[in-house]
Amino acid sequence: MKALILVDIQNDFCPGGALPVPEGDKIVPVVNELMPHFDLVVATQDWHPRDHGSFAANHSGKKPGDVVELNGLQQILWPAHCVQGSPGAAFRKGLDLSRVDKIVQKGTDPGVDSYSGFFDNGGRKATGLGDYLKERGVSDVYVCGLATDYCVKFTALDAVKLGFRTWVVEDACRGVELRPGDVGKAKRQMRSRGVTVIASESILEESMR
Ligand code: VGL
Ligand code: ZN
Repeated sequence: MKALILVDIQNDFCPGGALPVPEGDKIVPVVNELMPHFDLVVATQDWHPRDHGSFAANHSGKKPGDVVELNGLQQILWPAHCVQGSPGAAFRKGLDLSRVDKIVQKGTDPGVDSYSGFFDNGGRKATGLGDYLKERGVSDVYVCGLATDYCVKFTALDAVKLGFRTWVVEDACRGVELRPGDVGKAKRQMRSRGVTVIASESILEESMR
């Protein structure tokens, strides 16, 4: 069983949003084309309360990009984004949600961020995604979405840890690149821990044979 995980394909991570990923919107047609080739599709949704500890505005004198300690973990501060129920938190228009079997919301605890779709950044609380996939007999997890150097990376690394064969679909992702080179670094890190980075084309070709 193969599952496709769509990571945070939300308005705030697309051009015009609060935490825009360059070309974030460009992945939507690629993702739509991929979905029919999978047994199961899960979408993660960054879903923060207004008082979330990852927002710079919730730390006096701090600005986006600064780093603070949040309940014992190093936390990069971001502009307020993906506030529960806000238009920025909605899935990007054009994304074919009729193909999505399950939505997993994350980052709901104000005290801890959650880049991965599986666990919070402390690795303490599970979202239930791992059990959901295992109960359905999923062996292979393909990850795409936003952003390559944050939520995509941490989701893929946790998938490996949980024992899934794990792929990242390169052209169905885009990165934030807070520092130039972050996407390349993320790919090297993922590969070194057993993730295979592939192109959408090879999935489409494979499934035609
Ligand atoms: C993300 C920063 C903060 C992401 C989410 O989806 O990659 N990045 N929240
Ligand atoms: Zn977030």
